[in-house]
Amino acid sequence: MMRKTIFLAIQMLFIFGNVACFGAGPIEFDFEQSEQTWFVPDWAISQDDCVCKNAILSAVQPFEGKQSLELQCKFPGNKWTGAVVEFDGQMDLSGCKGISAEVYLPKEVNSNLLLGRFFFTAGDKWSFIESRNTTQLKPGEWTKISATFDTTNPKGTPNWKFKREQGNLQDNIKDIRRVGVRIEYNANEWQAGAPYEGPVYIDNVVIE
Ligand SMILES: [Ca+2]
Repeated sequence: MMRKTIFLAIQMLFIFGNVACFGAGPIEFDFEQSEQTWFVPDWAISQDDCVCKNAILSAVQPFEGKQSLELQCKFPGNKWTGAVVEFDGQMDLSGCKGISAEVYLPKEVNSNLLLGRFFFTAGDKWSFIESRNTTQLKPGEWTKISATFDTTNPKGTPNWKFKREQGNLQDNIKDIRRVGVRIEYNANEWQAGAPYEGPVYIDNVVIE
């Protein structure tokens, strides 16, 4: 019941929030009151290459305010792995220009192979739509990651990867079902880095 109430409250927020993208202000997740239904999805918990199994509110390293979202990660460093969190809530993002978030890597991360990227799950075919662009994350610093929706481009949304039969971001922009952030350790057998077990922080996710 509690979860349903929270879900309805979020839905209401985004009915209002949709208007925001047409000029009244951005949609923001600041993690000051709650996780705002950001969590590690079941599919990531069950996948070996997804190395974050839990996300919690934390007061250790806020970008702004008093709290941020802490991803509890365990990167082996010798192969590709990712830490995934998703926002669960159906949204119409038409009129919005893009998304950004602040990501903090602790200075103990001894590697320059970590990247940040956004993805969406959208439409009644649950299309998986992933940003082609990544942003390199720097240990000991907050880094802003961002992606533009580019939905007015007559050629579609070339900066996003998708399955042709499921439609691109432009086709699905009125029916976004999940918003995801993935922190990727871009290692492979030719390019390895130091292992890292510890937190990565996310704050100020903004859709505008
Ligand atoms: Ca915050």
